Amino acid sequence: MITADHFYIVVGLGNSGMSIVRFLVNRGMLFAVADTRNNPPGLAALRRTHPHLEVCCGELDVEFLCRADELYVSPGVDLATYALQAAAARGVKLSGDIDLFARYAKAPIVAISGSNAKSTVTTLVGEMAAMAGKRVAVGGNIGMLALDLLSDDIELYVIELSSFQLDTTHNLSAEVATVLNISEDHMNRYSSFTAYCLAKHRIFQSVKQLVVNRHDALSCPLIGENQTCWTFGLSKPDFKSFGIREKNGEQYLAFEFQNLMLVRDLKIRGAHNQSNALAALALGHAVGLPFDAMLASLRMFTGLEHRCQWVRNLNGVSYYNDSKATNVGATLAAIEGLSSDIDGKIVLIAGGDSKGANLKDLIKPVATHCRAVVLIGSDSNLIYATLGNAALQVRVMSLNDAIIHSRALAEPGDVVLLSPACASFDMFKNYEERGQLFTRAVEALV
Ligand code: UMA
Ligand code: ADP
Repeated sequence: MITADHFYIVVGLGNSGMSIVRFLVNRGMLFAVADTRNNPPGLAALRRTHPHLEVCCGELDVEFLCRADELYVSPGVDLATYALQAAAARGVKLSGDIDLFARYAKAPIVAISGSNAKSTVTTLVGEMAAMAGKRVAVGGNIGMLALDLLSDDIELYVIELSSFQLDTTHNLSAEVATVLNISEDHMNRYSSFTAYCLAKHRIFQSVKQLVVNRHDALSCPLIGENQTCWTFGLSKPDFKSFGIREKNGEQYLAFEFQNLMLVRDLKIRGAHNQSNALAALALGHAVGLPFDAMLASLRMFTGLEHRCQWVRNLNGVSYYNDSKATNVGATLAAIEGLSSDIDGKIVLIAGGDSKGANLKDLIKPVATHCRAVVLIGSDSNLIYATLGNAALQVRVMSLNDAIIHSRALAEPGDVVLLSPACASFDMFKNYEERGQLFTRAVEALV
């Protein structure tokens, strides 16, 4: 617990930092604030609301940080930063908002991480719990900040967690936790892929039940004797597992030996979304949600904006906005998921900031399923060089140009897919802005 005789420093004045400030103020704790930027966006507002608060901006100062018993570090600040490491070496504890949340949450926590599908599965589990009549709070890396969710009234927390948040979490003690899948992401922040995987696995600290992806060995930690493990995957399920079973030529989402619902009754498309539905069922089942409520939510769920979202059909060509595909794994899922549903080929719009990822995994699916690739953004030359002759490639300067070229390249029956495999920050405010601009421009095509 936090105590009044300790001194805390909040590092970072973004959304997470501000939620910690509110939390500490409400509890009358002693703290100061630091941010690596000279003039962070939230500073003026903070000075207005808390004129006496000590704030240290610019390069982090070791002596300043060492005055604290504990630092609450924001996810956007790299823990490898020299001053943070120096403070840690001198005995200052490094934590974050999720650690603080876990210390104060009184209801069971469903904790969800993974390289992809976190938001989809978190939203689904939240909707399943609400449908089952639970007082549920949903947030974390999406939507509301974890600390803002804390309330004595809540019966269940469903929390999406990024690897950055897990880096500063020491004892989550979730009722059930999952790493849905692991593929390379954020390689500009981690020293190796192993380091990234280990960060994800911090979600299993003192967990009671686990949900593991049968088709992704990296999603599975060492499991203790007293922990219950449920699995999900597209193969036929067995005991304690969720999967897909065929009967009379129809495919069903199934639990153990019981068929639950027809796969074709799902509104979300693609094999990756079947996997997401099964993961949500497994997490919900682990916390005792009844199947009827969970299946009713699944039947209604149409998916989230910017995730393989159908925009329109023009002259026989369908346009999809998958702007949330900010890593290679997500783009692979989109290419494979959509290509199994269409007669034609895919014209892929990709590019942006690849965050140091290995792009080679794109070569084969692009060669098999793509008519052409239209590249935008700071890493377009890198992707161009990596893909080589896998497909026809065009480099353009703007998203609008990419849409115009894609339209010209696509043939009836094809799909134009914005699935960048990259972060958006080199050209846009965020992936939402990139997706909105794409959708608007596509809707305006005549
Ligand atoms: N920054 C500095 N110096 C500081 C503090 C922040 O330069 O001292 C910069 C960061 O490098 C970053 C930006 O400011 O570019 C925001 O960083 P932050 O830590 O203040 O971010 P928050 O506003 O608190 O938002 C964070 C998550 N952002 C990051 O992890 C970068 C949000 O996820 C998350 O929704 C929010 O906490 C609430 O939990 C965003 C994200 O991109 C959507 N997440 C990544 C992902 O999903 O892949 C991890
Ligand atoms: P996250 O919160 O982990 O980024 P989202 O649900 O927002 O996850 O989806 C991010 C991207 O990953 C989208 O492009 C989406 O189409 C893709 N995606 C969704 N489910 C999967 C999956 N099971 N495997 C790979 N990619 C997926």
